[in-house]
Amino acid sequence: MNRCGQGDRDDFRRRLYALMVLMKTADDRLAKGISTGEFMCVYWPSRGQEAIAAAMGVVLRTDDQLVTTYRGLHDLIGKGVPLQEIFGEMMGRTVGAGRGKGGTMHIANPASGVMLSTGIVGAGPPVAVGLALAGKRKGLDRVTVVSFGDGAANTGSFHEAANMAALWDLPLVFVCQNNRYAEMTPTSATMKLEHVADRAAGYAMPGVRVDGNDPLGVRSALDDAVGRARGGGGPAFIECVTFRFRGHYFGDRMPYMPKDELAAAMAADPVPRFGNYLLETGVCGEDELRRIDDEALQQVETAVQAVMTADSTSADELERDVYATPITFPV
Ligand SMILES: Cc1ncc(C[n+]2csc(CCOP(=O)(O)OP(=O)(O)O)c2C)c(N)n1
Ligand SMILES: [Mg+2]
Repeated sequence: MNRCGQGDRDDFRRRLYALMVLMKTADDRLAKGISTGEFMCVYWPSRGQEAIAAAMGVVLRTDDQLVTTYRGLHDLIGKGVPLQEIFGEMMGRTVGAGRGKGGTMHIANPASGVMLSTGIVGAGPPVAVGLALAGKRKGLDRVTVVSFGDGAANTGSFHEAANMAALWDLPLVFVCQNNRYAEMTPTSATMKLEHVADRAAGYAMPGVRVDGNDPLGVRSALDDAVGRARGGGGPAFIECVTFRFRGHYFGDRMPYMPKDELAAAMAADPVPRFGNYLLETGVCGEDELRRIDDEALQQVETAVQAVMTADSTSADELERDVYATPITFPV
């Protein structure tokens, strides 16, 4: 590292990019596997939203906690959940994060700080309030981040959670991934406000809106919010404006989305965009970018191999890890 710290700076930029590539490669492999019939699973694709999850990945500590949604592939990878546990859970195998009992919508991995993925829109924020309250009461300096969509920001549970987090000065960061659609409905048809971040003012917490396809911009906003929360300054709200490339669920052909809107978003794909930036600024050469691609492919294939050769979850698993104190039937 040189004296101005450029080595460190370049290193975290490489880490950001490597995470984004790993996320894209994992998504591409799922898309290929599901469409060819090789994989039997459901998937709500995160493709296009890599920059946000990668920034969370470099800013958060392992003991910081994350609550995410069904569209959580990238968030889980960023937070360090092993790929094998993610794919294994999606495909109902014993190597999955929940031994294949939860499926795609319900992936948790407390060792990496992922406490909940939920398929119930708006259910994450209140749970995150509880986690942040617990951390504060125990005197821990961990921060909880809740990642959710623009649609979820319209639910009552989000507003109740925002109110309580602000009232109790909780170490909680709300990360709204505004991909401009909730299922098949554009955000403009469900929200009078143009900027979701403006809602933060209603709860007296800072709210910022950033380009969610720029990992450096998201990272800087997260650094501020997480640092503030860790220091006892209370919650904050970050709106990351992004786009969803593959539809609500895998297989959704998106007839409701104007073709030019999708084409413009895909032309600004955050992954090659950041790769080009690294090349132009001399952080990485072509060889290094290729090496990052190759490593990601290898990691993904190793995980796929492990999952495809693992056992499917059997009926004996039904009660395992479900109750803290196992119940003997009949009760
Ligand atoms: C309480 C509840 N209502 C409705 C649904 C059906 N539903 C699933 S995803 C979704 C849209 C959510 O949009 P957004 O919060 O923007 O997240 P995104 O899918 O875009 O990531 C809806 C309405 C649900 N899962 N839960
Ligand atoms: Mg959305």
